[in-house]
Amino acid sequence: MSDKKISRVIELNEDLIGNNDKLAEQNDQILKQKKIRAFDFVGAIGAGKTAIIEKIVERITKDYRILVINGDVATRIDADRIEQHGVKTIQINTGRECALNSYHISQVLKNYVLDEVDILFIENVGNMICPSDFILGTEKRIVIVSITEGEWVIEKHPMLFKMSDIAVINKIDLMDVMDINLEKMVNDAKRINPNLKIIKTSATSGENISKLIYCILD
Ligand SMILES: Nc1nc2c(ncn2[C@@H]2O[C@H](COP(=O)(O)OP(=O)(O)O)[C@@H](O)[C@H]2O)c(=O)[nH]1
Ligand SMILES: [Mg+2]
Repeated sequence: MSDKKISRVIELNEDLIGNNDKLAEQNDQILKQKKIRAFDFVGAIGAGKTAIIEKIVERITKDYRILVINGDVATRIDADRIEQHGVKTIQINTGRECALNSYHISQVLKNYVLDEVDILFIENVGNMICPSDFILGTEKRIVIVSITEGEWVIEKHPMLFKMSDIAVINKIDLMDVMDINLEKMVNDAKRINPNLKIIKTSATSGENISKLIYCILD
């Protein structure tokens, strides 16, 4: 038997993705009709998605009416964290699903009165693979990685960076204690998707959060 190492790619059922895309388009239209600007955040568990959304809402809640949808397999920990900033939330527990899909969002658009919402932030389930296949119908997708995930995290997940508009490299306050090549991470992101806007942040210190807000709402 050959000891040549092989990798296999198993394609997801195309109907599943096709149906998701159609529903995402409907979500986009409904959101536009309602004049709601929607943005979704994807990234691994622990990258800092909730922490960054907390910092963002803290700063803009006086200017906009915000709703946050938090996707999580089982808990409502993240929604509770966001609500401490006086922002409305909807927690979606996905159970066995490893990402939110456009059906989840369509159900929110159908079942909630959203007349008093200017901005919708969606925190996806912590995962760097599943969300690539499921767009939600938002205006922009923001992918968040942190330097504690190692400098290879971006090149290992090209699809997510191809499908995003903004890449956030978070936890830069920990640069001194991490042996990390930040320039490599930035270059990987640029190579994978030359249109990506790349922002290095610290949700802990607040560094570059204003820049990120500007980039999202631009
Ligand atoms: N040092 C540091 N810790 C952070 C930063 N952002 C998030 N954290 C911490 O990382 C952990 C995971 O953050 P969380 O927002 O829950 O990540 P999520 O799973 O992507 O939503 C928490 O303990 C945060 O306090 C950061 O910029 N710097
Ligand atoms: Mg979270």
